[in-house]
Amino acid sequence: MRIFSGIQPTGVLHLGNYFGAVKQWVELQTPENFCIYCIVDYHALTNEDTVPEVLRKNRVELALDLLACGIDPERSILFVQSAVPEHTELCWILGCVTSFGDLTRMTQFKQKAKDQEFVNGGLFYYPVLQAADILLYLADHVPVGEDQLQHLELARRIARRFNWRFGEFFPEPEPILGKAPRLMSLADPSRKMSKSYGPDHYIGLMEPEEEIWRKVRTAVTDMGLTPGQEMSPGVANLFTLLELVAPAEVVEEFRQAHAAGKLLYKDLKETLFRYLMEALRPIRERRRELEEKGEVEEILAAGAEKARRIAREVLGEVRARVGLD
Ligand code: AQP
Repeated sequence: MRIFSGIQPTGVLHLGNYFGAVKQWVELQTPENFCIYCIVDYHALTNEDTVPEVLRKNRVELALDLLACGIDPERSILFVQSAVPEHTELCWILGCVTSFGDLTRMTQFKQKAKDQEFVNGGLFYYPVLQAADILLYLADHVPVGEDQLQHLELARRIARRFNWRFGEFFPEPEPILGKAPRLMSLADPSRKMSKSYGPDHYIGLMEPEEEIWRKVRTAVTDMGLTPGQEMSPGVANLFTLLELVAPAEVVEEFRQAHAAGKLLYKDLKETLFRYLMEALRPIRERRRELEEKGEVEEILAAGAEKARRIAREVLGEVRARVGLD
């Protein structure tokens, strides 16, 4: 498989990002796959409160997080999107084969636009740039969380329309969903875990341990426990998390206790916290080591050079096909 995926440098890496996408990125780094992972800073500019110094810092912080999670520059290309300006040129060309109607139907755009006073054009064009990111590397598979499925469907439509007008060229990229394609907020389990809703709605991988415990301890559950009671969304979300970090027999024990109406949520939360910290500990330690080494800028520069070589070649072919060269 030829894999591409991206993530915005908009702050900390949270459990939704990790279990929804980044864990798959790491696992997909096998000799059979060609993996390209991108820190999408052009996308981050669509965020109205992006501050220049913070954006610069966030790119490096995110790169450190990704390396700590297990992205291996020997096996993958890791780079920052704006170091390869071909992304924006392809974005423009693809915009000219994108349906305006399709763009108006993007739910992420509608949701984000609804909450903002000033809606920038970049937010509307966000999915076209995302399609360009993927197609610039002729990627056929994209590991993402569920919230990105609609954008990926659009990327396929864009590829199809380009191929129909200018001859078969782009693959139609397929999503790869992980075990937790939609992790929910612990504070409000009706919403996805996300930074946009504020710090109580996500758990950062590198957050202080006390803060993670506070968020787990105060997670929304439900009032009562009667045998056979259906799981409320908050409890189901805690079980999803437990399944991701604890051995199967531990999860099974808690499931049985829940079914029998005997589960104490305090026990569930304490156990979840313990296994979660166990899972995060090696990542947190590696993060500290990487910070001390200080090689991240070099890794990103080398990644950008490799990415750009591919990007130039693909864009050259696109320019020729559409009549620009
Ligand atoms: N809650 C989630 N469950 C599963 N997957 C998720 N992803 C994000 N949230 C969840 C996946 O993470 C990857 C990177 O997404 P992004 O670039 O949108 O990252 P972000 O800006 O850090 O995400 P946030 O915090 O959720 O921000 P907003 O509120 O802007 O959407 C993607 O593959 C995504 O599916």
